[in-house]
Amino acid sequence: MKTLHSPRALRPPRGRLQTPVIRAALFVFVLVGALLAAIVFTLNRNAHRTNAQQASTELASGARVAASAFAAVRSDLRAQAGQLATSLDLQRAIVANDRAAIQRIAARHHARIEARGDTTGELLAPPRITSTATIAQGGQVLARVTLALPLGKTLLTLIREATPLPSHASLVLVQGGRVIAGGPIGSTALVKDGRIVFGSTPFEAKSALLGVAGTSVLAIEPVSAVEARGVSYRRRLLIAAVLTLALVAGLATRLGRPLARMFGELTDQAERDSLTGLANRRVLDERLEEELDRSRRYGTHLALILVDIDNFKSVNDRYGHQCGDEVLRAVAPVLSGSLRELDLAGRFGGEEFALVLPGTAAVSARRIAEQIRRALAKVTVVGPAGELVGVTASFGAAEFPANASVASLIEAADRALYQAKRDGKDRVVVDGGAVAPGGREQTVVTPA
Ligand code: GH3
Ligand code: MG
Ligand code: MG
Repeated sequence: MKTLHSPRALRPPRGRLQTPVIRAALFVFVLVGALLAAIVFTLNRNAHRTNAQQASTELASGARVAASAFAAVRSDLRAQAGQLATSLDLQRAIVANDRAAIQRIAARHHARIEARGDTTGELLAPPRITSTATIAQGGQVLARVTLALPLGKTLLTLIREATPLPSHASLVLVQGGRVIAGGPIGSTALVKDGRIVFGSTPFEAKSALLGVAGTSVLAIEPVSAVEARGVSYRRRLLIAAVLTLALVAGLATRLGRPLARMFGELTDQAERDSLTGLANRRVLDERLEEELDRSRRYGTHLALILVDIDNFKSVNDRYGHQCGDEVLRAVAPVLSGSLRELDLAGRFGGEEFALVLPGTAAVSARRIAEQIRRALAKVTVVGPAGELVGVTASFGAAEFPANASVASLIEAADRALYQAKRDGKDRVVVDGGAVAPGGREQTVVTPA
């Protein structure tokens, strides 16, 4: 016989994979996994955006600094031209119209000197920048001195040194839409959506004008280098996510069992009657509905037995309410212990109990009720003065499909119980047929 200390589960047993422990652990694991994936995805995307923005800002400021470094070089060239124009040597040579001296000076400075209609000296070949200074006397231009600086690698190196750029970035000089230094010379330099492609390599690019017609400087960085900036961050993010998931898996495995047990106990408490440990009225009603549906679907029987303790009020009156409680507690294991795993015994209310027996016809219900009736008659509890207090009970049983709904099943079982009481108590009456104690036919209850 089962006791209150080892109460059976109120719900039918389920498959191993569906046990609450595994489901709870899996649920936590999947939930945290999904959460982590969302966090990693968002952080990764933000890091990617921040990277791209940072690269773009750095390249734009690099291009600006390069342009101002170029302007400094240009003004240096202007100063040099001015110095040459104001040098005594040149001015003397011009005043004296000393052609040989002018030629020497032009050659020494790679300058072009125009004086008195003659041009002396060759400038460096384009692409280049030039700066011209004039020598005037009394408002009349005596000579023009021009210096040139090639727009090439040397100039670019000079600018690059003065320009802070990310380590993988470089500068490209562009004139008339074509590369003149720092890239594939002569190739088209078309910046589109902040990107430029040289060969097959895409670069992030920002440009700044140099103040010389059609000339600009590009600060470029390979897209792969920009993306690689976030690699270590992404790696750390992934490691953190995997470690967290492993930790959660460990915790879920470790805590899953006790937690599931706790939840199981809480659920169990919500489904049990606190005094007797049997199913409470809510569970009884739900199970009745479920089993009736199942019986209807599969065309099987379902029996309901209502049990009411006889003269219970007088037990309370004579031995006290506590003794009455003891009796109720003693009755419970007799009821549940007489049933199969798939049956359900519950407290219907007060000193009434109900038994739900799936797949059981009225004739079998009568036999089971009779067994319980006999077993109950042997139950005793010790009263307040040490006396033995015993009870009997009356049983009313009904079956589906004779009664097609839960309401009519309860009504029929209740009617049979009422009949048992009227017939003298301590007996079983089945809706549609009855048997007296000892197996004698006694009463037939006609369904309403
Ligand atoms: P009958 O044989 O016709 O069923 O008579 P009865 O005295 O058993 O029935 P009645 O309905 O007159 O009284 C039921 C009593 O059960 C009344 C109520 O105080 C008592 N009772 C209901 N629930 C509890 C409980 O939880 N503990 C105790 N001790 N008594 C209870
Ligand atoms: Mg009653
Ligand atoms: Mg009673």
